Amino acid sequence: MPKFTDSIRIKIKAGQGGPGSVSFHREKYIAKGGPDGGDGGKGGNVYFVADRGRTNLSSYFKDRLYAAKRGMHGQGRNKHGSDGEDLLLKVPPGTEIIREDTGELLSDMIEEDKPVLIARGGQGGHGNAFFKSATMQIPRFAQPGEEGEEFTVILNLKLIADVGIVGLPNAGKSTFLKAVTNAKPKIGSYPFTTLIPNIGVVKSPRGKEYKIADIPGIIEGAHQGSGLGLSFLRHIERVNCLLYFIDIESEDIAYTYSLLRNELSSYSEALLNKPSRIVLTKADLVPDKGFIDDIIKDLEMDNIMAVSSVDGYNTDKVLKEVESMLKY
Ligand SMILES: Nc1nc2c(ncn2[C@@H]2O[C@H](COP(=O)(O)OP(=O)(O)OP(=O)(O)O)[C@@H](O)[C@H]2O)c(=O)[nH]1
Ligand SMILES: [Mg+2]
Repeated sequence: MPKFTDSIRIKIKAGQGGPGSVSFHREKYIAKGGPDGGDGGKGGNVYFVADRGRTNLSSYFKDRLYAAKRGMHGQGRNKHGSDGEDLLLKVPPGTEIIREDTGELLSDMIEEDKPVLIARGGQGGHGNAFFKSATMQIPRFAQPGEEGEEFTVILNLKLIADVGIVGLPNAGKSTFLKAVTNAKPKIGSYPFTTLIPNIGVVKSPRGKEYKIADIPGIIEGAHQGSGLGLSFLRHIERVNCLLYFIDIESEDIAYTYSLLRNELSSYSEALLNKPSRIVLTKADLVPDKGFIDDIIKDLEMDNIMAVSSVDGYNTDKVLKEVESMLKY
């Protein structure tokens, strides 16, 4: 199974500030020099950045510590220690960063290429030169560096797409995505071909551009953990509209539709309120297009249409429906 992680816990630690230095000016023939210990450098910060080149969190290891560098020691001759290097952690756009101990959402990484400061590095300590005053001519101490912030975060990926496709395994979701977008998902004549959500960009003939997410198949009892479970539904929480894909050769189309709606509502009622269409797939398998109209009429369901990703029947009609749902 390909490694895919859409939620992971890691530890992050910003760098500790470097300690200040205790030093005294020394020169030949000068008996007693003044204090000249420099300040320590600042510890590195931990930043996160949304990077479109990433589609999953599999570059991260569970519970591993990701640390920025510490600041360097201050030195004699009033030399400052150098600052510790920042750590920049790249995540796919749509990753939420949640602080584990407080549950606080620190950042929702939507905007690409804009680093967000998550853990701040400690200030460097002052060297003894800093403490020299009229009453304290020879300070023999310096400040230690401040600790960098350190805590555990949960990275939660919720892909960003405009449209979500849901359906039983093998319904033809990925095949449709491949037909209408630039995505190259894996397609197979067996259930659970898709283990990793796929995203494709549609460039419609009407000059519109939007993203469609194809998620792994859902089966009855998914909310109790059957199949791949429902955790993938997090990826369609933010879409604007849904397409229910149902194989036109299914024994009971109406039942399949209610099964899918049930599983979705077990995850989140809000999913049911999104605008949606029912799409009967593999229309090319019906020997006569006239039969398709009969099938649809018998179902007495609203917002339903048939499509074939193999011969292209109605693929553009589905996109038009999507565009009307997206109010394009
Ligand atoms: N004849 C015909 N076959 C199709 C069509 N769309 C998909 N198929 C076939 O149906 C099977 C399943 O297609 P997939 O696109 O992998 O189905 P899926 O819904 O993504 O399946 P999972 O990833 O397992 O949930 C494959 O053998 C496809 O070739 C279609 O329009 N017509
Ligand atoms: Mg698939």
